[in-house]
Amino acid sequence: MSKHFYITTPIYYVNARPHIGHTYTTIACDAIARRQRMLGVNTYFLTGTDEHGQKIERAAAAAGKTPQQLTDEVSSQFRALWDRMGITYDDFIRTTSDRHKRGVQALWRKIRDNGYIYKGHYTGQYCVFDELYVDAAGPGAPCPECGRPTETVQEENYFFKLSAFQQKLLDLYTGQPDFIRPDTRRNEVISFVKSGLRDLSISRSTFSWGIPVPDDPKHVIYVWMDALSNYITALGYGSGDTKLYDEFWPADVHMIGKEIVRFHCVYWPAFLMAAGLPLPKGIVAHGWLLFEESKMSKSRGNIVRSETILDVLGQDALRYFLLREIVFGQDGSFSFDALVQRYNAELANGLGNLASRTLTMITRYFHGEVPYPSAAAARHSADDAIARAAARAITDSNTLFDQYQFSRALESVWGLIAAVDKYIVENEPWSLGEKQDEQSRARLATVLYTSAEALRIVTALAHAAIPEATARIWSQLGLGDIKKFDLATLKWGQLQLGTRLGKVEPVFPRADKSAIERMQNMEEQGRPAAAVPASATQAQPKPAAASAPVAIQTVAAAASALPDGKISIDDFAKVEMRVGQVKVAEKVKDADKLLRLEVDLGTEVRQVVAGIAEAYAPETLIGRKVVIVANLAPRKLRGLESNGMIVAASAEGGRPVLATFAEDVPLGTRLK
Ligand code: ME8
Repeated sequence: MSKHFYITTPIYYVNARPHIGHTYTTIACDAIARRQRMLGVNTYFLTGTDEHGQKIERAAAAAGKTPQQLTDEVSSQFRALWDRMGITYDDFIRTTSDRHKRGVQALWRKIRDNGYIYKGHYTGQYCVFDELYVDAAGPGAPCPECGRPTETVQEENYFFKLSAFQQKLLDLYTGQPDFIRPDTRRNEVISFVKSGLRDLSISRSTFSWGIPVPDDPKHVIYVWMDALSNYITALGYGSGDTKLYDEFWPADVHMIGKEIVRFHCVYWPAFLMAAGLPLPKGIVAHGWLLFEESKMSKSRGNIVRSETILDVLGQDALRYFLLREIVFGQDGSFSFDALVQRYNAELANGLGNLASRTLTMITRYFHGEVPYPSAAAARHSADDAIARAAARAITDSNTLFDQYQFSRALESVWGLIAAVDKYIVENEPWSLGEKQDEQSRARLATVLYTSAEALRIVTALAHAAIPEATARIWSQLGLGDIKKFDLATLKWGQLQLGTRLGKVEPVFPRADKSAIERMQNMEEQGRPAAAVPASATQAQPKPAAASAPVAIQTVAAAASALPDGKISIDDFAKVEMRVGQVKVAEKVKDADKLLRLEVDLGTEVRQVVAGIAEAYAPETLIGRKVVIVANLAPRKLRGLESNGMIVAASAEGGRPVLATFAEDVPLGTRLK
């Protein structure tokens, strides 16, 4: 094998257990790595955990553990999850391992010896949550990435001459346009770098959970310099054994989420340039997985665990959903409803059904042997149309996959499934199977051969995305081990006549309605307390001002505090306000101020008791659209249960005025 391919995930922080956001990146990389291997490319796939820094030190203290205990525990949770999911990583790097520490120190020395590290003394702001220096901001100013208050730090430390690389970086982005993908991220990075780069603090001395600076162990190396280096330390950089490094560096792809673009596209190439090392070929940033409209993250406590989905629907369901649902590069929402919907429609009814009916009919009508397509007499143009559709699916899905457009790549494969389904329905092999005449037998053979060959092609193309089910279908097709198949050779007509099918079994049993409820219950029961209090605002990552050299001494409050009187978006999101319509309104007996309302919320009618009788005659309210706080705990007023609250402006001493809408809004719509 002559071609090489090296792909990496971010190394995940160990301050909380994995969720499906991490799984998303890991699955995307796994799918790419599997595809490269299927194409015969010598592939190396790295993942791991990021275990140093102040954030981890604090998370450990909060959990009453030593940092090492916490990192051992959580790192093994990540690894166990990837193992359970059959993720085909070649190496799992931990930043607390000796090999990594040695490599990071070697990189530091190299950069220092090249003259890009100096000692300084500064004061500035730092966001512990993002482990990010925040320039030109006053004490307590919010972090531009996450909105949490920054902490003032003040100390002597080492600086990296980032300012020396501004032009070199800009040249890199223009000379190599696909260094950062997609373009939106590239443009953000370019404008950030153009706005000016200040030197970067790369050591801390007020805590010790990190890798000691060579020859000055009072300092530990800045956690992002430590973390980014994993991409080369895992290959043996700094160890004396550089076989893997020589073979695989530079990386083909660092796959990351969009919030860590700056670290990868500015700091990392600058460190490598300073060390005189080759740069990665590309950085690909995907969007966020949202849950209930906000970024799924451990700090918000709105995570969904992969294990829940694996337990109920299996790994292919999760992989397929994440790769198919989210337009790569953009944010996408996760919901159990959408997961089950896609599972049933596209896996159970789509691929699963195509496999089981094609293979079952071959078993029934041809004793389990792939039949001979008939001679010209029994050939129809529809057969050739399927062959052409398959050729198109091969080209399209290969191209789209190579552009990381997983969703569209899968869409093109599922387009072929839909075409074959239609073909089967129109050609009615089950009716042909009932007839014994030669013409019908010949036609049946063609229809089933065509269907089975299309199924083989679909299976090969989908394997990188859904490896488990496709491996089973492949062997049911009598083709043995799919891992041995060379994807580069895939074309129509390779299915050997007379191939003996394996045992035919369903691959995707339909999920019934209880699946959603079961998963929701599992999540409710297993929902962890947030590792860091849920205090982040929903600030989108945007280029922050260039990092200033700062010295470090923590003087501000905990990273999670919010400025006085403010609530987070998460707190606001707890209030569920919906549009309702008043169906019934009447006075409450012996209560001058109260009305009893029945309000239609689209999915249910609620009884609400409201103190608005002095402002509104009941009959004027019938049919009126109002805003209801729908998740208020029920309470009793004058013996009547009130399930929710009607929203009104209540001026001091004045009459309440109901909130309403100038335009028409469907019942049940949520206000946010
Ligand atoms: O940033 N949607 O680690 P981390 C999509 N240690 N992807 C998500 C996601 C979501 N809601 N949540 C997490 C770090 N991810 C550093 C990286 S690399 C040298 C150091 C994925 O545990 C996504 O890939 O916060 C994101 O970039 C990564 O997990 C962040 O993981």
